[in-house]
Amino acid sequence: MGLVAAAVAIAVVAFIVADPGGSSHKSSAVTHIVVKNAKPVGGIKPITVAKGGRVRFSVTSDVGDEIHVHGYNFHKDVKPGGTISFDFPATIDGQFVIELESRSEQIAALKVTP
Ligand SMILES: [Cu+2]
Repeated sequence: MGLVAAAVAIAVVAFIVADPGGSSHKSSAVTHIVVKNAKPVGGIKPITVAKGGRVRFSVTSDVGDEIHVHGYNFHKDVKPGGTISFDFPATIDGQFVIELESRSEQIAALKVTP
């Protein structure tokens, strides 16, 4: 757990060092989604990224489930009370559901603009 967090921190620092603002117009801030009682706090979170940028978000959930990013078809398990992070290139434009897979509960709406 601590090691994973440290690895993520190092990866983030490495990314910043490797890319000192050169393509910052294409990247987006990390969106943090909090799931409470198996629902997204504040409603379904919009995440908008330009194609060619990176999709970055983290999910902290009070229930264990699998986070599924439709379209890109990425899956990651989150433990009860745990946090997971996604960081991937926005290669496909369109609108995609991000949900708690076993509950079919949408938590975020990903929009990648062409
Ligand atoms: Cu799904």
